[in-house]
Amino acid sequence: PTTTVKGSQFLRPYFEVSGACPGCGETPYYKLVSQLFGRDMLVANATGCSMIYCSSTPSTPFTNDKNGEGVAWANSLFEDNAEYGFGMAVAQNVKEARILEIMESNLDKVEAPLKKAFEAYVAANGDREIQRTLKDEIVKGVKASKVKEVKELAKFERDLIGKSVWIVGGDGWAYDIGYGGLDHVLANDLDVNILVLDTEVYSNTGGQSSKASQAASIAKFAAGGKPTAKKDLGQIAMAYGHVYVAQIAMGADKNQTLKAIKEAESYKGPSLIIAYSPCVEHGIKGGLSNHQRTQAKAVECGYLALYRYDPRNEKPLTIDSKEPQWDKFQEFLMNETRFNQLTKLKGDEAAQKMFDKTKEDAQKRYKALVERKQD
Ligand SMILES: Cc1ncc(C[n+]2csc(CCOP(=O)(O)OP(=O)(O)O)c2C)c(N)n1
Repeated sequence: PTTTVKGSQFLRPYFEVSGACPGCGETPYYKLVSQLFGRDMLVANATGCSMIYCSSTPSTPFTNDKNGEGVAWANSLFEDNAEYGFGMAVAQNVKEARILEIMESNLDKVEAPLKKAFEAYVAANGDREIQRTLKDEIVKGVKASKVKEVKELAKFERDLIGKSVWIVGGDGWAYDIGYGGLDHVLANDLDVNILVLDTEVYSNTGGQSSKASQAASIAKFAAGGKPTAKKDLGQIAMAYGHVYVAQIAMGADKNQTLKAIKEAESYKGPSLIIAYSPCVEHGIKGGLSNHQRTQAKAVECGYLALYRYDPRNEKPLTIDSKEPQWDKFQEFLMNETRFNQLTKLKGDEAAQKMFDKTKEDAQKRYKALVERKQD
């Protein structure tokens, strides 16, 4: 069954070979989302690595299937990507409303088979799989119909199957530069899916520190190790109450990743997925071929927790990762040059103080999560 992790990998990826760094932590998430929703995806992609590996003209990792269906993708700017995707969703809603209006107001005028198809379409209530089975019949019926009021539907041929709107970008976009727009989209109730590929630095411009960077990590603009904690974007989004929020790390729990992506997409409101994505800038020992294993270690030691917050549930928050093994925290940090070089820079004692802070920050985040679960 394609609902399982193994089965999902028999689905066609609409995102194939990208030009990203070998072992990039971002691309496996993109590929997976494309396997689940690719032919219906409408993507607003922020500037950053994902934009570059998605659109290094004339090559593209995206592909169409034999019906010519595939991902519809565009990039506007670094600073307005959430708003850009929001606009796509607004436009889609307007078209959908017009389609339904035409169908409903002409039910009693059109030929009997077309009436049946219209009724089934309206009753589908946006279910894309049902819409897909009705599309050809409606297109043919509208062409053949004697009722001129339904002819307008012909121009919506490509909108008869609803779209899955995705707003994608890195942490520099989501936590920093595009944050105002992201917050605006979260504060509203449009059905959009936001995927944050969190590398904890601005990867594409060479590893500048962002608000997603952890304390003690060395990055550009934080050459002596970042002094402050990672911003907890998930908690900010959960505070709204109506936003679906998940934190995922594929290498730590593939089932949870799959579940979260599907739940986020099925939620009829704003969804935010924060996807932990190891990057070449982290300087992982042994290189990025270890990126999936590194994600598992990050979750095991409490560097990040896996969770899903689904407003549809009576108890919205589920913490999916096990109680952290905090004694493994330092070992995790020492496996990456962004942390372990601090000892050389600052000396053992000063570096240790900063590493302790990184751990305390993670413990605070975990405690806040447990408290929210108990609320
Ligand atoms: C307003 C603006 N400022 C700066 C840039 C330069 N810029 C392009 S990509 C990028 C970094 C993107 O980082 P992030 O959002 O974390 O995505 P990643 O590359 O890590 O996937 C920057 C600073 C820009 N394009 N626009």
